[in-house]
Amino acid sequence: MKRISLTQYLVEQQREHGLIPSQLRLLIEVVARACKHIAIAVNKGALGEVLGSAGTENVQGEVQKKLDVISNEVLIEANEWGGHLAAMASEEMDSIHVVPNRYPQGEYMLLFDPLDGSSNIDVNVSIGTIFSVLRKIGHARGVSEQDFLQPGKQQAAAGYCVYGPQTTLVLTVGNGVALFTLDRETGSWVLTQQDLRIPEDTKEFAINMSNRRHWAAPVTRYIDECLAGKHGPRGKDFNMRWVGSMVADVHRILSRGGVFLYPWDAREPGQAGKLRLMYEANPMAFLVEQAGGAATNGRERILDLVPTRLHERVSVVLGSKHEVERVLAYHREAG
Ligand code: P6P
Repeated sequence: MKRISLTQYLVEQQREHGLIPSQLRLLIEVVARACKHIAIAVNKGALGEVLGSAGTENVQGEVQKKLDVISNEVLIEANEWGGHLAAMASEEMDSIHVVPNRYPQGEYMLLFDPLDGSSNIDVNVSIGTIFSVLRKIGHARGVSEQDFLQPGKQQAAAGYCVYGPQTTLVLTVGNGVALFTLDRETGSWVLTQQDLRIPEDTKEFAINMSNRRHWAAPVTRYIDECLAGKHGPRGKDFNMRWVGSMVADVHRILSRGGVFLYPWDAREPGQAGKLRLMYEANPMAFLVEQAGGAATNGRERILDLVPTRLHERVSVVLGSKHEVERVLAYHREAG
């Protein structure tokens, strides 16, 4: 495959498919550049005085790592001056960040988890940035939290960056999924794979097994059948992976298939799940569907869910289509 830059890819996607108007191209390039800065900070580790806790809590009540705060600031500062955005929302901020009046407002809204998998930062395990792009509804200046509450099927673009053995950017604008690898010698994002496809079948599942006693029956049934292996109802052995960074687990699934589950569990019965709909589940669901996979909350398609709160949580079952459909069927059978 011809190795082209992110910019050339975006220009060609616009020329051939009209999917990337100039403001969206600028947005994607600015986010990609911000991810490079985050990668540099992450890669410094202890040498950069960026490990450990920031001593603050985010809206989720979670202790923020220094790199959570740094990554959030990098994305805010990179995106507010360009005129492509009306506002931003982040896992690390209670309310939306409206583009200041000193800058022109654009027609897009950016949502992100600036550094997903923070618990892995201090132990040098892959982490990442997840982002979702929505179109601003209406053209009057001014934007509210309500404007963000759009179902995931209305996303204009979605992607993530993995800070791992390679630094990779995975992106969709609704015409398949493309993968870019950071060339550290030139500082460029280089197209290294496109039209990623998730196999419809798999022998690999990803779930935090320590929560088994808290799951609902359909999830326990599905996982126990996988564990029963070739002599059980599935007639084949399964492998398990759980990185504890959604970005890393989803990247593996986009690369070789698999099914990822973070289901509702009885530890917090009032919460639909642990993961956040707007800036974790929705962007990942868009990418997974664009790669031929499926993404549900166990009962409904994630991209159809109508959000009611900016930081609402959701159950997530995504990946190889036939496995996701089986989990759906088990939930339906349970009624
Ligand atoms: P647990 C990271 O904190 C995260 O939000 C996802 O990236 C990851 O998949 C999940 O939580 C891990 O949760 O309960 O296994 O630590």
